[in-house]
Amino acid sequence: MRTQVAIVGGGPAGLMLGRLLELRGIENVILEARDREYVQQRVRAGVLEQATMDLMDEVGLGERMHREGLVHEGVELRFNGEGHRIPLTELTGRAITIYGQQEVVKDLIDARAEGLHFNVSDVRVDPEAGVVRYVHEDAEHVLEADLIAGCDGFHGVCRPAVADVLTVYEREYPFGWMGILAHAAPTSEELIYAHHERGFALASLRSPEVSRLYLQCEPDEEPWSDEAIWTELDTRFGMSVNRGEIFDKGVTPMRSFVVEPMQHGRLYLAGDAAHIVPPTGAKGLNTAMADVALLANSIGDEAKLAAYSQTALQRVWRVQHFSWWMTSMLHRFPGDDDFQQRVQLSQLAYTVSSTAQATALAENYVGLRFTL
Ligand code: RFL
Ligand code: PHB
Repeated sequence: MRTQVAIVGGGPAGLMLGRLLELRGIENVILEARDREYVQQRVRAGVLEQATMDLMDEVGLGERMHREGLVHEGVELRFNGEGHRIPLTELTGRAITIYGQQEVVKDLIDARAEGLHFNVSDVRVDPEAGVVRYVHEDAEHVLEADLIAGCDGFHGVCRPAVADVLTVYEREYPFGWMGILAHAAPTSEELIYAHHERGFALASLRSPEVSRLYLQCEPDEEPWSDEAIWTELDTRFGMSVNRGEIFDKGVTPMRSFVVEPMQHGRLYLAGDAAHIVPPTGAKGLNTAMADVALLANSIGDEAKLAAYSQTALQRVWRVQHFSWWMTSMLHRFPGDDDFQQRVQLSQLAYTVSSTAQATALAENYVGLRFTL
């Protein structure tokens, strides 16, 4: 079998790339390891930058996002028991939208008529020849392509296939996030990022009826009991949080990770396959979208395609810095002493009181424009 672009991975990056290429008349096949149900139910990101929303509109899939998504014009930083609003839109002219990653994924899957294969296994890529071998419905397949897009996430097979030529830049954090989804009205209309001496907490939401809440925890911690989670949330936010039935619970480790270059031979890496950020800046999904928007616009333009890695990495490192900065400012690190706490609190106080510093946060949080 032959196609122009073989896309490995049907997460947000692979699906959006497939959609963009389809609209440009570029033939492509998407290979996804898991089944459709699993991919659509996987709970992850919730914050879409303006540029991601614009991309959904551009590919004709913004209708449900505009109908069901919640536009937010500010976020709150909470420390020393007090909340301080960062007015994102006033400072930048832009906003964010709360719309679950799995909703984006559903919209993209629904729009795809053919050339999307779930449940593929034993995927092997040959970056030099542009060949992808895989098993689907008990048969071995060989897919030849002009170009392979490695959109298979952090644990995929594409990055390891070019490991020899990559330089890895990495930082693991000595903590994780315990996340819950609960049938509870959000305590706050806007997101709250809370600094507390016992650790970070985040109040987010998915809808007016569903809260999404996170607590800093040990990286390998077993999820706590519901009661323990609610009590700790109350403590860290310094107020009583609306409670309800918890219907999803999980612990995510936190890391910063980048490989350079993001391309070798015919293989182009995009999204989590090439880089990971701690979720504190809400950047993972949005950066994946920025990569594939750039890649889709580069295919067919030799000079742009040759510059893909270099161009993408400029944005990737800006996002890395922002995510690391937010993480460092808001979390409790093991061994932190009172000096460290006071430095963090000073940084937070400066961020909410200086228009320059608040704007720096806001501009990065709503996201830079995509380079196309
Ligand atoms: P994904 O979503 O991991 O998708 C990769 C897909 O590839 C498939 N796959 C393979 N397919 C074929 N062959 C193989 N050998 C394969 N190996 C793997 C997988 O099944 C999967 O379907 O990567 P992608 O597309 O690059 O998207 C990246 C985003 O998912 C990720 O960056 C975000 O979820 C990160 N993230 C957040 N990002 C934001 O922008 N805003 C947020 O608010 C936000 N919050 C979060 C987050 C991630 C979190 N977790 C759980 C890591 C909150 C959390 C808790
Ligand atoms: C979420 O709603 O899942 C969410 C929001 C903001 C973040 C991370 C995750 O920084």
